[in-house]
Amino acid sequence: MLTKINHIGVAVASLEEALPFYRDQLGMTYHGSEEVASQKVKVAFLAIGESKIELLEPTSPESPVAKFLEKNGPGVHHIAYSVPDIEAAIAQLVAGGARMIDAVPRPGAHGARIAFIHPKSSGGVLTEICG
Ligand code: CMX
Repeated sequence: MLTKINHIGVAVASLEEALPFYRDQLGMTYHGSEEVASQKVKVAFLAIGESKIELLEPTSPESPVAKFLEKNGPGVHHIAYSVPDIEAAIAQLVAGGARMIDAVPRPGAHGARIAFIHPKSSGGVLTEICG
């Protein structure tokens, strides 16, 4: 069902403060930032080889990332996997008993279509699939 890890999401309080560590100290390639209004976050993508890190800054106190930061502080927030057919992947997950946060795909960063699996049904790891 999965083809590769698409990205790892990291919650930060401020993109501006977090970026220098990843871009300048770790030497990752910065691919720009964008706001994902539907998720109430601003995201920055950084690449290392084929792999990507997505830094997430909340844009509102109601953002799921704001709640995460309040509870846990900054850190790894989710793992996202690429799937060739997101509707088929959701159907397969639901049939297997997974609790989907998104039963239908919604728009994510970079024009991707995404869906989240609830961390309570994925061993405590918030899991995203990207079509
Ligand atoms: N990883 C692991 N567990 C998480 C979590 C995360 N990122 N976020 C929340 N949880 C856990 C909480 O710790 C809590 O556990 P307990 O019940 O044991 O205390 C439980 O999930 C419920 O959390 P909550 O703080 O009460 O928050 P909500 O129920 O309001 O929301 C969730 C939780 C996962 C449904 C919500 O955060 C969500 O819909 N997330 C998916 C969307 C998202 O994160 N978008 C931002 C990314 C944008 C992008 O990549 O484009």
